[in-house]
Amino acid sequence: MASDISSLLTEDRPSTSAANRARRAAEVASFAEAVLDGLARRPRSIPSRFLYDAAGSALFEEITKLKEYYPTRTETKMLETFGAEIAEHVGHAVILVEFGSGSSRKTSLLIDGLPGLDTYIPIDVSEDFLVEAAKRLSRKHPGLTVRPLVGDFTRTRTLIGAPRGAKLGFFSGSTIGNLTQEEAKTFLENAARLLGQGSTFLVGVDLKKSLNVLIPAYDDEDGVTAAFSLNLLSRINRELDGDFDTTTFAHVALYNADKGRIEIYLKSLIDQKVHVLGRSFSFAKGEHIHTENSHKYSVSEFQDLARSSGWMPVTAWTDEDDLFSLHLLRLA
Ligand code: SAH
Ligand code: AVI
Repeated sequence: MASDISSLLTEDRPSTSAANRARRAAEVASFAEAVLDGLARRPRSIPSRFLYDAAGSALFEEITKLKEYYPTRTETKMLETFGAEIAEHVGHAVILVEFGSGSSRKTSLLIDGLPGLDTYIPIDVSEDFLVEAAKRLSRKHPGLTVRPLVGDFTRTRTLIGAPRGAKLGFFSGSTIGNLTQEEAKTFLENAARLLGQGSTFLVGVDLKKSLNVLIPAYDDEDGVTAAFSLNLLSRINRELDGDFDTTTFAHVALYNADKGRIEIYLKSLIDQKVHVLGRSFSFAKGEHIHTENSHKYSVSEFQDLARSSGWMPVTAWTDEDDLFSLHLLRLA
């Protein structure tokens, strides 16, 4: 088949310039609603998907290269080491659907081992980054049809333009950990409906581990993770006429042992008043905004979650240092 990257698709319609404008306006409106609601409530919080505008995606790419941030290099090595075994289980797949595809760099390793693949559907909320990654991937795999889908993967209910055939889902990087356990269960149930009978799902999940390893991964020496978090405030300034002074907020990462997760906050360093879209918000010194969770699981905890969401665990691989796990799930 000839190389093919379709124009960007939304869930319910192909892209036209009017549809693109409408989609971008809807995204700004949903960001505005989340920020105004999130800053008004206590505790203050903004959903983590808004960390990923073009600048946020570029900063996440920098995070993946940090010495402290073990997940990306560990999962990459696992895909290389276990690729042949994974392919034995999922070799019948015709369509690969990736949730939160980001740079799609790890995906290439998976695609290399699956010659029967016909179509790749990367889903991501970060539009410009998604389009560039899809173009790069299409050039690398000229036989593959690439159909990027922009949107929130927790709300994706149809895969327009997908051909018939067995589907393999891929959710890498432990992005599932950015959902609460309740959200993760709902996500897995929806993914089961989206992918359908006979499908398989490969999910990368970060493991529980020593805080000496975990905390620096979310609070690195060079401050790249801090810049990634603070970009949320810069994004508010850019898109929502905000006046946050990012030098008066600090990135804080801590481990909540009861909930088995890293929690990330932006803490105000002074008493101050901030404006967003004409509304005013007061921060006392030390008051914070909760911007992200990153849940860590044991292998059996994640398998229990998968079972409770209708997926059957087939195999779980871990690396030699027990840092990260790859789960293969199947729908009966
Ligand atoms: N899978 C890649 C990227 C992980 S970063 C990797 O392992 O390196 C998380 C990615 O998920 C980002 O590209 C971000 O834009 C995307 N993302 C986060 N929340 C999302 C949501 N609710 N819907 C769609 N994409 C989302
Ligand atoms: C994308 N996600 C899995 C990352 C994580 O590890 O939770 C996001 C991240 N936030 C700060 N560092 C990395």
